[in-house]
Amino acid sequence: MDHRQPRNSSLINQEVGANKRFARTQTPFDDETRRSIAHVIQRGYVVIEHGFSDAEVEEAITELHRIASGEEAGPTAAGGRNKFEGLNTHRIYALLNKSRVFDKFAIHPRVLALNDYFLDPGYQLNAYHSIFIQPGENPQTLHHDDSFITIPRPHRPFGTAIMVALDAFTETNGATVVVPESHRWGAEPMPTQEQTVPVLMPRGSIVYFLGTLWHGGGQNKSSEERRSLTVQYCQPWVRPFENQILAVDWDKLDIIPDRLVDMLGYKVASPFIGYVDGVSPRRAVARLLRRRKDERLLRQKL
Ligand SMILES: O=C(O)CCC(=O)C(=O)O
Repeated sequence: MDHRQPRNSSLINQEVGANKRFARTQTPFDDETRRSIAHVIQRGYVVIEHGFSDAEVEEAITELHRIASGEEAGPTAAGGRNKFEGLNTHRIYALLNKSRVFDKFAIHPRVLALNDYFLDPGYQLNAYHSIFIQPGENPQTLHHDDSFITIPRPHRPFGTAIMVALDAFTETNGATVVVPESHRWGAEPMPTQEQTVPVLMPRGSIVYFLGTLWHGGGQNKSSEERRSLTVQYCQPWVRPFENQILAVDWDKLDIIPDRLVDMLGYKVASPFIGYVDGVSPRRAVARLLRRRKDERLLRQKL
C-alpha cells in the first residue's frame, strides 16, 4: 500500500498556496531515514535506538514525579479507570501544558522525518502522555491506534505513534508488544497474544509505529515499573484524541517550539483545514489575547 499523500488534491493546494506553506518540511530523506521508512513499510514499526540521552530521560522522570505529586497530576496518575488504561498503570495526560521538559520528546528529528513520509503535511499531535506500567499489570488489549476512525481496513495510516523508553524495555517488564506486519491486515483476523513480539530496546530509545499496526502494552512480570512516554500524531484532517487547542493554555504558545504549536492544530492544513475567520488559529488566538489585554487595560483606566 502506498503511504504517501494522494496527488488528487495537488491542484487546489497549488491554487491556495498550501504547497508553499508546507515546503519547509519537504527536505530529501537521508539514508538512515530511507532505511527506517523501508522497515516501517515492511514491518509496521521501527526502533530508533538511544534517541534521547540518559540526562534527558532522567530529567523527564524527575519532572513526571513532580507533576504526579501536585495539583496537575490528573485523574490517572495513580492508576487507570478501566482495563484499557490499565488499572495498574499510571498515566499523566496533557504533558505539554504541564512542563516544557517534554517538548523535545515530541519533535525528535528522526520521528518527524518518518511522519513527513507517512502522514500528510500539517499532521497534528493526537495525544501525549506518560505510561508507567506497574509490576503485576496484565497485558493490555491488543489494538491499533486509528481504530477510532471507522473506515474499513486496510487503509493508509490515519496516524503514527512513538513510545519512548524511560527504562530499558525487557522481556519481563511490560515492553510494548507488536504484531509485525499486521499494519497490512484487513478487518480480519483479530490478533492473539501469541502472535505478538515484545519491542526490546535500551533506555532512551524510541519505537515508531503506524496507526494501523496491532500492538499493546505488555504484561509486567517484573518487580520494577516500566516507565515510558507516548506521543501520537494524526493526519491533519482527523479530530485528535485530546483536544490540544484546549489542553494547552493559549498564553503558553509563545514559549513552545513553533513546530510543536503547529502540531497542536494552530497551522492551517492543506488546502485550508482548520482556519478561523479566514486566518490561522494561531493568529486568531493572538488577536483574542490582544483584545482581552486591551479591555483589561481600559477597565483599569476607568
Ligand atoms: O504502554 C504501552 O506499551 C502501549 C500503550 C498503548 O498502546 C496505549 O495505551 O494505547
